[in-house]
Amino acid sequence: MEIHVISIFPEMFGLIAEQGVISRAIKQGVLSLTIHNPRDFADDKHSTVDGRPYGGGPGMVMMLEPLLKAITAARLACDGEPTVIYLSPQGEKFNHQAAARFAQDSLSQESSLILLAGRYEGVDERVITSMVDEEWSIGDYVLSGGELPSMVMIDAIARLLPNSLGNAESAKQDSFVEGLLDCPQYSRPEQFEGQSVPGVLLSGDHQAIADWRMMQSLGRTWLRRPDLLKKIELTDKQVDLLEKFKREL
Ligand code: 9WO
Repeated sequence: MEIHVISIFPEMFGLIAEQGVISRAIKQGVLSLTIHNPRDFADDKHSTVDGRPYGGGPGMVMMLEPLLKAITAARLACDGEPTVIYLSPQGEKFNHQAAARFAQDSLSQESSLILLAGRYEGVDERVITSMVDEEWSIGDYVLSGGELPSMVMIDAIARLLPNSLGNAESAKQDSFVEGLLDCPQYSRPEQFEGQSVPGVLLSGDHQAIADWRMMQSLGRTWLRRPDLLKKIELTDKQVDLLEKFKREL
């Protein structure tokens, strides 16, 4: 998968490109990450990329020309036809399912993404109408730029690409894969401040452990995110496990 980012703060991406799953995916060749700086495409001696908003008001807007040139450069660098994405609070809400779809699409076809990370008070609207295919939001808050949301998307997608995980199994067991929250996890020591590890996890009974974990996932989702439970169809077994959780509460 090929990801290009348009950002006037390219150094911000050094951190993720050199650590963890993203760095591993890049080294394994399943992911490439290229940053294009609109400042390199500005045509005045100050490399201006921002302009005062028409109509007045506080702050600045990212100028049309350097952005269009940077996006065009990214497009030309792409193998296939890229999808251009603008990160903004006005976009569609990004979630695990969306990440899985981007990862999946990149396997079935040579697909590339161009992520546009805005700054200031936003980008000239004509950049969005003429160059952007999709607008995505990672949540209902305003940040100082689209770089962190870009990295959130890249991280969520990269860990779903084949071979990019330290443990290939863990992506399948992720929270959200089945539309449920994660179950509680424990490691050493067995006792901590009077709290002990649930006995079933020490039993060696794999079926009992799987059932307990499923019951905890269902119970937590029911308690904390009932909206998620409404979106999925539970098996008869899952209905029984959730009933058991409620009885034991
Ligand atoms: C800043 C601002 C200041 C005064 C009045 C209005 C204002 N709007 C904004 C603003 O929305 N700035 C954005 C900052 C411009 C585009 C990039 N920025 C951004 C992206 N902030 N938050 C996101 C974002 C992206 C995806 N998901 C969640 C948040």
